[in-house]
Amino acid sequence: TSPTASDSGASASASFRSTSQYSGAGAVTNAARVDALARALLGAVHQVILDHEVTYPEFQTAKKWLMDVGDGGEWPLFLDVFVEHAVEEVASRTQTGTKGTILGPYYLPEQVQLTSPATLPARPDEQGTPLLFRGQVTDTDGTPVPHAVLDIWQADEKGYYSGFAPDIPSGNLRGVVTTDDRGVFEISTIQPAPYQVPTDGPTGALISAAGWHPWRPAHLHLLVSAEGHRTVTTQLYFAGGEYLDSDVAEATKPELILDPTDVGDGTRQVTYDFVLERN
Ligand code: MBD
Ligand code: FE
Repeated sequence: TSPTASDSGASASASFRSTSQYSGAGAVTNAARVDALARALLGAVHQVILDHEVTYPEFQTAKKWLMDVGDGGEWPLFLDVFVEHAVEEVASRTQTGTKGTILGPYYLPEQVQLTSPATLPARPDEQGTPLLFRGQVTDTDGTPVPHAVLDIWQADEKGYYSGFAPDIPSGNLRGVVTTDDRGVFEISTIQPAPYQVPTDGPTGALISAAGWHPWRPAHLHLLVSAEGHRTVTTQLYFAGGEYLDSDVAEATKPELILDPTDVGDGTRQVTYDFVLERN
């Protein structure tokens, strides 16, 4: 069964409601800040209407579409695809070390805890090219960070995420991997496929009405953390993969591209080192 927009959209909404505690939702309490942001946002909307001479039918169409996004539970999907990259750009202005990128709507906390060398949970018949992903976590001086933690999640070979698609066991291709006492890790998984925004929901309807494409390049998601260090939220992509230069979520960066090599037995292997800022 293919996941529909209502599977993935509605479950991303439910997931956000239960995990937003992890990401600081509810932190905006300053009236002057709310005033400044709300005024600027509404002003930008008014300006688009005036510049493009938006008509009543267009306004009512937009109103219906906005209602559909909420009813379909697609706000987390829509906002993470089309807006989060700008918020991340602001956050990254003050971060050194490994480049960050967007979190996206499909993170789930509290996954299985593993110790390197680790194999991500997978179905007995999991499809996809085996991928051996290794590296080391250091700080910005090059000092190894012992027992750093890689919280990793990814799509399967069809581009679907466990927890947001039917018929995938919960926790599949997700894990929280602790590195060794020198920050070294080795993780066995499979190569993910590109991700397609569901085409049967309001986000997909906008994409198709505008003549855009609904794809993200294949990627691994990571939260890399260690005590005393600033957590890096990032994604790693694959050299030569489709949509690297046209990610619908505008979340690729040249520093975040893996180039795995074939080791002969059908397994691909790659090394990527992470650099954390001390806090
Ligand atoms: C994804 O898999 C993703 O990573 C983002 C950012 C948005 C939608 C789906
Ligand atoms: Fe993703």
